[in-house]
Amino acid sequence: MSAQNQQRCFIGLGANLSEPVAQLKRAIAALAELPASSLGKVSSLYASRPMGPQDQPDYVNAVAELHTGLTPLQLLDALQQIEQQQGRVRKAERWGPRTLDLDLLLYGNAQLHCERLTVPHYGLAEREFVLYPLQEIAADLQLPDGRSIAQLCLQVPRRGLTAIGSAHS
Ligand code: ROI
Repeated sequence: MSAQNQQRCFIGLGANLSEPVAQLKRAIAALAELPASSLGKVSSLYASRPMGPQDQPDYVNAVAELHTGLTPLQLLDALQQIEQQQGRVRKAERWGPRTLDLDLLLYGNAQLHCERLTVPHYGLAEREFVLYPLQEIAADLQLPDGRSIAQLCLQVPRRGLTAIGSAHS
């Protein structure tokens, strides 16, 4: 795949079960191996308080940049495959704890809505554990609707979000 067909994408990573830091590092290694793709910048790992039900452990979150020639649905399939390889079981409980969650946040400037996929990710603009890691690796980013990441971060409190280390060490 030639470079001009590649899209700049951002993937949100989250885990709060079964050694979350190791889960995220393993997932980042798997992203680096995806076909027709190259891994770009990866944010720090962040500890974050659970959004949704509070009777679950804190999360570890990060965001990774990926340049890819995969289509959005091919990329979604690949992300779900990584989740499954790392023991993700989809439970009936909404917003419950998880070993690994990989969300396609942005796919170039695309705005997509189909049964399996909404891009930009529906929670992006409200989630501090997505916005601040995104700002760390793409400070000048604008969403397809023109809002800047800097502006969104000003509107969303950190809720205790804390960088806890590098994804590479
Ligand atoms: N809360 C935090 N802090 N981080 C997540 O990645 C996360 N993922 C989820 C829900 C349950 C909404 N809460 C989260 O899916």
